[in-house]
Order: sequence, then structure tokens, then C-alpha cells
Amino acid sequence: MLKQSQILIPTLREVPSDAEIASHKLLLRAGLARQLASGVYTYMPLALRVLQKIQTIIREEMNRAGAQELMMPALQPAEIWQQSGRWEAYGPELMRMNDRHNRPFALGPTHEEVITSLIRDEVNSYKKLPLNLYQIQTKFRDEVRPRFGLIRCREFIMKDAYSFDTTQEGLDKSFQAMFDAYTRIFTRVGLNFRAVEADAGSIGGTGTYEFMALCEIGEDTIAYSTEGDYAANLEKAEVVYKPSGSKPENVPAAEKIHTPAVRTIEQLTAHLGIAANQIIKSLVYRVDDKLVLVLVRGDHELNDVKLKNYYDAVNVDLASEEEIRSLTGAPAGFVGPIGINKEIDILADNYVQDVYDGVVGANEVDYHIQHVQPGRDFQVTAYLDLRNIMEGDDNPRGTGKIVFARGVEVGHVFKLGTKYSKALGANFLDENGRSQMMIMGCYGIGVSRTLAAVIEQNNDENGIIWPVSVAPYHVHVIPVNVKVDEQRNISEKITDALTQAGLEVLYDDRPERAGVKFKDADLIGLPLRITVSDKAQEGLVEVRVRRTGETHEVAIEKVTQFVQDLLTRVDA
Ligand code: 9G3
Repeated sequence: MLKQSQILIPTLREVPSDAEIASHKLLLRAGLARQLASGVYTYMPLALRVLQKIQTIIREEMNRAGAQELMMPALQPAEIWQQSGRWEAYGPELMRMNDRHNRPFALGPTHEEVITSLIRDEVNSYKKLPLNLYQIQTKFRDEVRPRFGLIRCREFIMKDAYSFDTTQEGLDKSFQAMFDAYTRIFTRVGLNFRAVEADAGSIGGTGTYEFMALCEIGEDTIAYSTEGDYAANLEKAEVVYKPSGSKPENVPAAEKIHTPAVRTIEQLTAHLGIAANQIIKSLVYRVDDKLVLVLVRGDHELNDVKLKNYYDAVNVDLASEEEIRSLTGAPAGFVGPIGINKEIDILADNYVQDVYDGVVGANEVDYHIQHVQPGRDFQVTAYLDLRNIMEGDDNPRGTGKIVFARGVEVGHVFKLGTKYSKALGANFLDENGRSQMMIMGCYGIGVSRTLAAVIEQNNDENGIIWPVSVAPYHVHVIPVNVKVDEQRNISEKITDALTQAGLEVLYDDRPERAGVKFKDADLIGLPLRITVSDKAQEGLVEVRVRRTGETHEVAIEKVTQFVQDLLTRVDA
């Protein structure tokens, strides 16, 4: 018989002030996690049970998709990171250490190098491919600012999988199998999620999706369409361009105007009494080793990931004040496309074409130019989709309008191509005996982050509300007064019967006041609570659903069947 008095569940009434979000507060208050250091947590017994249920769901779906589990080391020799070029590419986020022989190692933040060097050494024929290998393991990333409890840690649990194929079509198939497995995993876990198109980022490759758990505290913005299934993260979302019909004919000639100390869009619109969409913002960027002038409409925002992808660049940053001054002769705030006498690219977002009678910086301190018309008063190198998508924009893939939501990334699936097989020499002999590079995909799930996301999406003012599929236990059995023999005996009888029926029961045998036990039960958040009171004399107990608060009076001999039926309905 499992008794709550013997399990370490140190519940709290109050939490430290640095716990800002619901899931962080509840992890601490419900005794699920304890911080050892910033971004480093102990998973307490209740949390471990949830993690194991999430992992079981992951294993079942990964195995069903044909992946096979292995376990790679966390300690990774620097050599393989030097071969991939990532030893230098990553900064302090990569946790490094020297072993006793003073050889450099990394604590693994991910395992592309490890798995690729393994498969390079163990597989060299097309007959042995495709392969999909995965592990569920602790990862280390020295985040500059760990926060939000288990959502952004420096040590966390990840399921990471890697697929190896002989052809692009093979990769597409492996990728789709993982995409479908992730959809099943997050559905079974009970998360409200969306798969959103994402940018491949530094890891390269094409076609990558993030699985986002929708929640207000999410750091990522998702743009999705009110109609159809288009969804993308802000970095990636495409903006469709529809030229605005009306082009006024007689726009006066461009004219320089004195705008003393008017630098920002707000100051300019106020000073000139115009709307932000009549201003053309000029931004000077350093893209790898060259300067670029980028133009966007005053009411839009530049998406620097789109800029980076246009140049397939490694680094993209705003130019410094002195770089701006050397290029334009003026400080930031007065930059414009007219009179730039250097041969640099001038890129403009598509919507700049609609600014027929616009205002730009004059490249002279305290001066702007009005009545400016792109194409008449200045030329651009190219018009591109360079701005961030906004709410209300058209769905780029069909009908409907774009709406924003916030989310936490709980999964990420990538098409890697040959980035790592090339760097590490993972080749295979094809059916003609020719050596080819393996084609890879990689697929991650943040397991400990998923636990936090489930709490974030399933809680109320009294505590956590666990979905049945991942709840630490299914039923809480609570005698109102353990000193009353009958209540204790009935509670133990019910606990045994439910356990015999294969359910997981937490029996609160503590000699606490009922109110305290009920508060703890609501905090811990098991799906059902059975209260044994003096009603037991009439052969009745109360069954209460944590999610809805609905209660039922049930005859003791009917409890097991009733509870089994109820558990199939509580998350519907
Ligand atoms: C690093 C450090 C941090 C990192 C990486 C490398 C993120 C890194 C991206 C991935 C890609 C996929 C396999 C599972 C799914 C995600 N942060 N990424 O490569 F050295 Cl310090 O991890 N990896």
C-alpha cells in the first residue's frame, strides 16, 4: 500500500519571488522540483513519475515509427566538434571542461557529431540504410539567462533522434514519419500544440518545423491563419505582397526639409503630421563583412532572419554608429537611400513600393527629404519579403487572415541534408559501389520542458490539473479523519481495489486536518479524488473530478468501475 506520509512531496504555500510563471510556481509549490543552482533542478518523485510517462509515450511512438533507441555519452571529446567546425562556432553556451589529462571535452548540448561519427564508423553500405536512432538523455547548455523553471534550464532532458538516408526522398519519408510521430506524441500527452514552419537557423538544411505548445508565457510568436492550416514562427512567416492600386500622379519633386533633432518614426510623424506608412525607414546592417542599406515602411519591422537568408550569411547585425556615419555622413536617425555614394546593396521590403509620396532621412543631421518616390528619386537593388508578418495580414498560403499566438517550443524537426555527414565523413557505398554522403535529419523533443508546458496549460488557482495520460497517479484517496477506523479501513479497501484494477492510487494517510489534505490534493492535481467521510456508514464515498470540480456520491462497491469509466472522460 502506497502511503502519502512516506513519499517526499514537500508542498509549499508560498514560493520564491523569482518564480514568475504558473508552471514554475506550481513545480515548486507541489513539491515536483527543487532548484540546486540557476537553471539546474532536481526532479522530485512526483515529477519523475510524470517524466517517465511522457518518455513512455515518446518511446512507443518513436518505436512505432521504426526508430531504435540507444544511449550516447554526455561527455564529448572536442575533436569531433572541431571536425564539424562547431567547437569555434559556439561560445560560452557550450559547456566545456578538461579531463585529468587536460584533454578538452564538451558536455553534450546535442549529439549530431557523436551520432554521425558513430554511424560513419559502423555503417558503409546502402543496404544498412535508412536508419533512425534516438536517445532520451540529459543535455547541457549554459544559457545566459535560465528562467521560467524547467522551461529554460542549463541541464534538461531531451529526446533526440537522427535519421540517415541514401536519398533526399528517403529523408523526406523519415522526416514525415517523425512529423507524424510528434503529432501523436503531443496529442497523447494532452498538449494544445501546433506544428509551425520554422527557420533552419545555423544548423542549416531546409524544411524545419517547431512543435509549439500554445501558452501566453511562450517566448516565441506563432503566426497562423484563421482559415487553412498555415502556421509559422515569426522568423519564418512569409508576407504576401499585393501592390496597392492607387498610384497618385502629380507627386511634387523631392524636397529637403529641416527636422531638428527629429530622429524616431514617432517624432517624425508628429513633426510632419503624416502617418508612419508614409515614412521609409532606412537601416544600415553589417551582413558578414559588408554593409547593406535596408528599407522598410515606417509601420513595419525588418525581419533580420529573412535578410540573413537572402545573403545566406552567418552574421547579421545592425551597423555601429561610426559605420553609419562613415557610410552616410550623418548619425543614425537621418539615414536615407538618396545620395548614398558608395556601391552598397540597397534592399527594400516589397511594401516600400507603395510609398509614393514618402519621407526619408537626408543623410544630413537634422534633415529629412519629403515627397520621395521609390523608382523616381532612388533605385533599389531588389524588392523582397523582408518584413515581419503582422496580425491581420493575408494568409500567404490561401484564404483567411493572420493571427498571433505565443508558444513554447517543445519539439523541433530538421532536414539536415549532408551538413554533418560531409564534415565528419559519413559515407556509404551505393548500389553501383560509388561513395555517397549520407542524408540526415534530426528530431528533438524537450521532455522536461514538455512537463512544464503541460502544467502551464493545465492549472487553476488551486494548483495543477494533470491530464490522465501523464498524471503522477490517477486517484487520490483521502479519509477525512484517519483516526476513525471505519474511514481508514474503507480508504485502504478502496485503495487496494483500485490498485488491483491496475490504477495508480495515492492514499493520503497523513494525520492532517481535512482542509490541509484537500488543499494539497488540489495543488498536486491528480485527476480524481475520493473522499471517505462519515457518509461511509451509508456505504457511500464522494468521487470528485479535479478538472471540473464535479462530484459524485458513489456506492463503495461500485467505486472501481465508476472510477475507470470516469477516467476515460475527464480530459475529453
Ligand atoms: C550547441 C549549443 C547549443 C545548441 C546547439 C549546439 C541548439 C544546437 C540546435 C539543435 C538541433 C537539433 C538534435 C535534436 C533536435 C535539435 N542549441 N542547437 O545545435 F553547441 Cl551550446 O540542437 N539537435
